[in-house]
Amino acid sequence: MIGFPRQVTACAHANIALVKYWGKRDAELNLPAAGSLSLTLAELTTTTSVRFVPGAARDTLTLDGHPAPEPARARLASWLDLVRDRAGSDLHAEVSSVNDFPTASGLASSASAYAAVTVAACAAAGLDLDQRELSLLARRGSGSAARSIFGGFVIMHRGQRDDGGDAFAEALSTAESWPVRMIVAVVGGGAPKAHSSREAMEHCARTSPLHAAWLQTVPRDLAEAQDAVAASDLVALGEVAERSALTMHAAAMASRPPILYWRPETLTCMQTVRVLRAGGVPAYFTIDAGPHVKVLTLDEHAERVARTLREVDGVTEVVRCTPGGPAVVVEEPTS
Ligand code: 2P0
Repeated sequence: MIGFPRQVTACAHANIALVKYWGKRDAELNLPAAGSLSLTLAELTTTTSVRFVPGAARDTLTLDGHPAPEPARARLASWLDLVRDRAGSDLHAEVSSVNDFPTASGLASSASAYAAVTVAACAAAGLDLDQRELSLLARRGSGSAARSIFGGFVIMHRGQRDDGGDAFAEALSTAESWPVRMIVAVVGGGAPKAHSSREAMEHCARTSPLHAAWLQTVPRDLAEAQDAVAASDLVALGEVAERSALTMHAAAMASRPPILYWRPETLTCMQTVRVLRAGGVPAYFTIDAGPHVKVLTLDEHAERVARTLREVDGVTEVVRCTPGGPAVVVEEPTS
């Protein structure tokens, strides 16, 4: 029971999928149609504060210091109902969230956002949930957020149950003993995208003749990616990551009307990575629902990869990322 107002702040990191999530088996419960596998990144962080306020007429959401657009506020309010149900309370919340990277531009902001608000809201509501329960709850906000509850390499399970009780994420490896790096090349200044990933993946599932074929590729890619993580095999993991991204984008491009995230600079970055590789640098690209290119490599090659991507015309920012930790409370509740 929520007895008094107390603010809790939590932070969570974005994650980049190496085996992509692109399609749902249940939209209401936000159940993925296939599993996925990701790496959480320390340098892309969302920090979120939550306070349940007696007498407040409705939930409020501030994003980077400004009132959020109504659709984002309403989506959060529906999700907060799940927390209220669990806590046995009807108090509305004040939520304030800050990203240290461009929001809604294909840099996975909904993942870190819903992971951070899950940890903060549960603590503010006095709920003591384990990481699996937090992941299940974060998934209801955003599928990729279930993965950002954990650090390092993370697997998201498709699950079989209709109620979604087995559709949660799990940590595979903290990546501490394997110096993997992800170099993020921001293309076109990180402008917000025209359509949310949610709308795009639903449109793709409904209209693309390649969507069913895409889903069939995922189990094998997941198994190979898990083996590659267990063996610290960057070549094997990178090859899976590239083909998963390209197959997902092929399905999206075949939608009617088509969804095409790439810009000319996106292709130049992909080609640059292939040239680096031909020159002996282990580097593999992945691309999400946006034009940006993320490159998996090892620490000893990270500077060279980052420098080469910075030289690509139209690349506006390059961020060198290391594996990040789980979503955590950063300020203890005060009464
Ligand atoms: C991923 N993406 O695996 C894939 C690859 C985008 C491209 O997860 O509807 O914002 O909130 O569950 O999590 C983006 O999808 O979708 C995403 P919802 P979400 O990272």
